[in-house]
Amino acid sequence: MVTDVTGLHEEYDGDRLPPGQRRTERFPVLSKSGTPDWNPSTWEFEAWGAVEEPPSLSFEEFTDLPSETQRQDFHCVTGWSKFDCEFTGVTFPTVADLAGVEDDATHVLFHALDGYTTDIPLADCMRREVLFAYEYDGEPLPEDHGGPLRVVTPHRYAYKGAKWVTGVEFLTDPERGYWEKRGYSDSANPWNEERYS
Ligand SMILES: Nc1nc2c(c(=O)[nH]1)N[C@H]1C(S)=C(S)[C@@H](COP(=O)(O)O)O[C@H]1N2
Ligand SMILES: [Mo]
Repeated sequence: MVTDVTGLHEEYDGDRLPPGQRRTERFPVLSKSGTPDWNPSTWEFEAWGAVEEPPSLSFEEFTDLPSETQRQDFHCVTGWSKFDCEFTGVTFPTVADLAGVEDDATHVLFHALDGYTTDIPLADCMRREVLFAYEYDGEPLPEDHGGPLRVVTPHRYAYKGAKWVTGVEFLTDPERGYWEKRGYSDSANPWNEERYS
């Protein structure tokens, strides 16, 4: 079963194609420094910081968590949008439940194998559409698109979705990630064209 979440623009009183975006049928690759290697026997997914039960999961254990498939749109801050991407993975709230998020957590910093980081307020993560995805269109997520595991954030520009994600840090104060430190918006709402800070 595929859950269609391509209507979430209505929540932002915007059109399906956010302002200043153009549609592409391609799925371009954007990476700050190429595709990192990963080793299936040592790969671990971890959550830490303001949590009660910091989990540490192998890739197999991660893919044993309850999962869902969603049809989502993907908006890159450089101006392209790709409609109808099918991602399969674990929702952010499922991971948050597993870790037991403490009451004072307010922000999340995602960590990735290439050293990339990105921050999102906790409230903006606690939605079903924020998915830790390991399949794309029914196939294992291609490595250049973040395989084995990436985050997707269809309600935010795509730099909020860390490819090659291995860690989620729950913070009690905001901290800026890789692109946020370099001038991109903290909030990144495509329907308000929040591109730069
Ligand atoms: N780990 C990591 N995640 C990342 C990036 C990166 O360089 N490293 N680039 C971001 C940017 S700027 C975008 S637009 C999307 C691109 O995803 P794609 O290559 O699958 O299109 O990934 C985001 N996540
Ligand atoms: Mo981007």
